[in-house]
Amino acid sequence: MQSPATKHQSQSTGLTTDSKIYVAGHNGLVGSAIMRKLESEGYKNIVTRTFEELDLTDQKATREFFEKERPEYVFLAAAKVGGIQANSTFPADFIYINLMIECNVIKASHEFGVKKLLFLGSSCIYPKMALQPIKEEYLLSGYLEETNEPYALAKISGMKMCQYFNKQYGTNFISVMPTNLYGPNDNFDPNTSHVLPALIRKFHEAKVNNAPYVEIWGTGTPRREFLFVDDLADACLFLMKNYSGNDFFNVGTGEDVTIRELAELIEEVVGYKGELKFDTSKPDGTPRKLLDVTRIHKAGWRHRTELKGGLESTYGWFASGKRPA
Ligand code: GFB
Repeated sequence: MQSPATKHQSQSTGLTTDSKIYVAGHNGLVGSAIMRKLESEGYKNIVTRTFEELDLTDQKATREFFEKERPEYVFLAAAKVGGIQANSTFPADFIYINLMIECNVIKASHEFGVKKLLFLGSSCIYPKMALQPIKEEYLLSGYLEETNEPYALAKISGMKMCQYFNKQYGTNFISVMPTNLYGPNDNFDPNTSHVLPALIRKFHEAKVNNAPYVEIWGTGTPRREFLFVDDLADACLFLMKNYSGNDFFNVGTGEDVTIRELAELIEEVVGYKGELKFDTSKPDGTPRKLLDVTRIHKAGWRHRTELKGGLESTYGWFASGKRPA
C-alpha cells in the first residue's frame, strides 16, 4: 500500500519535491531503488556522489561535501554489505567501513543542519535466538549470530547514534531495519552475494549449461524473509514523509520460507530441471529471522510485492543482461 495517511501518522516533515535530498549509496541495491522511487514521484533536487567521487569513510571529504551541498534530507543507504561468506571472511572491513560511514554522515548531517535523515539498518541486529517474529524491543536482549556480528554491531551503533543525536541535539534522524532484500542492482557474485541473487545466478547458469545439479549452501532448513527492494524504498519514503520520533521500524513482509523452499521457487521461475545438492560444509547462519512488522503496519505501510512476483521481476532484470559482468 502506498503512503496512505492514517490516524497513526506523525507530523508532516516538510519534504517536498523541491527539497534537496542526498541519497548516499545511490548505485547500490537499496540506494538505486530509493532513486527510482524519488524520481517516479517527481523529486527533482537529488544529490549523489559515486564512490570514486566521495569516499564516505573519509571524514574530511564527507564534511566538505555536506558543507558545499547542504542537503536537507539524507537517505543513508551507503554500506559495505554481503552474504554469509563475505561477512565471515572480511569481519574487520564490515565493522570498520560501516562504522566510519555512519559516524561521518550522521555527524556531518547534524553539523550542516540536515532536517531529516533516514538510516538503513538490518534485521541481523537482533539476537540469534530471538523469539519469532522479532519485535523491535528484542534488540540487545541476547547474543548476536556470529557469522555477521561485525556488521550487526555497526548497524546497531548507527541506529543508536541516530537516537543519541536526537536526544542530545534535537535532530530528526530515524532508522529502518529491513529484512533480507533482493531486486535489481543486487550483487550476483557467487562468493560474496546473499542467497537469493546467488541462487538466481546458479540456477540460470545451470539451465544454460545443462548442468545436472545446483549446489546450495548449508542444510536448506534455515528460514528467511525476503522483501522486494522497491517495497523497501516505498517504506523509506513513507517514513521520511510521515514519521518523526525515536522509534525505529522493522520492514518486511511478515512471512518467511526455508532456503529449500526458496531454491525450489527460483528453480521454477528460472525454468531449470535438475537436482538440488546441499553442501552442509557451508554455514547455515541464524536459524530464523522473521520480523514482526506490526509497528510499520500500524503506522500505515505494508508491502505490495509477493515473493514469486518479485523473483520473476528480478530474474527478468538479471537475464536481460543489465547487470555488470
Ligand atoms: O543470504 P545469506 O548469505 O545471509 O544466507 P544471511 C542465507 C542462507 O542461505 C544461509 C544459505 O543459510 C546460507 O547458508 N545459502 C544457500 C546460501 N546457498 C547459498 C548461496 O549460494 N549463497 C549464499 N550467500 N547463501 C546475512 C548477513 O545473513 O543477512 C548480512 O550475513 C545481512 O550481514 C543479511 O544482515 C541481511 O541471511 O544468513
